[in-house]
Amino acid sequence: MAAVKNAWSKIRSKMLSKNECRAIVVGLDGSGKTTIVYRLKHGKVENSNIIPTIGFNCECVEYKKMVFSMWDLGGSQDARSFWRMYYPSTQAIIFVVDSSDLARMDEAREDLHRMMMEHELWDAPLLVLANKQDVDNKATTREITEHLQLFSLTNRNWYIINSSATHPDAAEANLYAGLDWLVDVLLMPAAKRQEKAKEDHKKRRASAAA
Ligand code: G3D
Ligand code: MG
Repeated sequence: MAAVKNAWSKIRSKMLSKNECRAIVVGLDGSGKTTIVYRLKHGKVENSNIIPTIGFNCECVEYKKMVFSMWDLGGSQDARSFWRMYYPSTQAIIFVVDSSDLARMDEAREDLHRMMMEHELWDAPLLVLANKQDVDNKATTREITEHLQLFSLTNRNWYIINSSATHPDAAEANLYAGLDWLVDVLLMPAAKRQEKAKEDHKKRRASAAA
């Protein structure tokens, strides 16, 4: 009995010392969402584990002081009309782009901006992963920033970073740097977050003009 009590108190204190975040992982089909969530959960990825997502996958990913429930949503055109069912209580958005698929960048932008107008997501920080950076003829993060018109998101906390989710080297896959940003923002008080969104916007404008 004492052992059970001990184990329970350890689990409880672990849960209480962590913050929880419900995040949706969205983007067009084939951009790498399931691969990214799988890799964050299991550390490495084998292609045979990844099959096209029907409906959704949900994985719990612990990182730093945060326990993310990551809702990896199907990205086919039909599945995208169901994304809004997952918006209530969503605290963060991870938007994945296939950096080598320039032909579908307009489609990705339209979906992103449609989502940005949803009032349920008004305060959710947006992490854009410019994935498949290992592929030839990929767009850079700067080009994707322009294609997706991220500069127009003046009141939102957003950040874009490149990733190569299937890269065997975890550092090259570069998935945790994006989560670092997300955790930092999520742990800020609401007023500070808004201040940061405005400051970041000013800095980006200044560096684009330079
Ligand atoms: P989705 O969940 O967004 O639909 P998936 O995308 O995770 O199912 O990935 C679609 C395909 O892209 C998979 O290949 C996967 O291995 C590949 N992929 C994901 N991320 C990367 C990346 O960073 N670089 C490269 N080169 N490929 C990536 P298959 O062959 O199974 O279709
Ligand atoms: Mg998928």
